[in-house]
Amino acid sequence: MGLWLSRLASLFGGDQEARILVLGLDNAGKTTILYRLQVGEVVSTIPTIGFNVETVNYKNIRFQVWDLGGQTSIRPYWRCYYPNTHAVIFVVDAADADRLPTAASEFSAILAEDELADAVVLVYANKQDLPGALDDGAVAAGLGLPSLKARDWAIFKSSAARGEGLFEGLDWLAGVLKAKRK
Ligand code: G3D
Ligand code: MG
Repeated sequence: MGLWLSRLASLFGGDQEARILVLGLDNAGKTTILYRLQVGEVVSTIPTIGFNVETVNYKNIRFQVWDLGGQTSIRPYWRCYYPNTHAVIFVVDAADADRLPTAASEFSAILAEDELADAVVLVYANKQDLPGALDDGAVAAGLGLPSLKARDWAIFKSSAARGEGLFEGLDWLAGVLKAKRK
């Protein structure tokens, strides 16, 4: 599991609940990543119409996952999940260049949410095992990451299918969250 989870947990002592949102288009690999992290039991719920949320808790850290894109009518409900969000993990299918612009517009919409203004952003350029997958630089450019202002962000290449690259990203995340607390 690496050091990341114990490092993360040690950051959020006491009563403070910390939320980490794992977001991206459908098929990006979010659910696969959630299981790969082996944090605990993943519980799937449908709190409102047509909107499935997967949750896994570890101590007082709550990971929540849902698919972006699709119906705009359900978006207002997403706001219930924004308070106390310390990080957004944005997952991109790097082998699906055709949908990168759609992922980019969803990404910028999420970053525009006031309640997520302080959230650290970790991006996975996922599915690196597939031929023709865009590398981290190309995915970063497609998402407009280099022009992000006043935001801690990083991008990591990953293959959730092979379990590669995930913990490197989370170790970075734990380090940044720790530095922010000082
Ligand atoms: P989502 O939760 O973002 O919608 P999933 O995505 O985790 O359900 O993954 C969608 C499909 O992509 C799944 O395939 C999953 O196995 C696959 N996938 C996830 N990550 C990777 C990866 O790194 N490499 C490859 N090659 N495939 C990946 P199925 O066929 O089960 O629908
Ligand atoms: Mg899923």
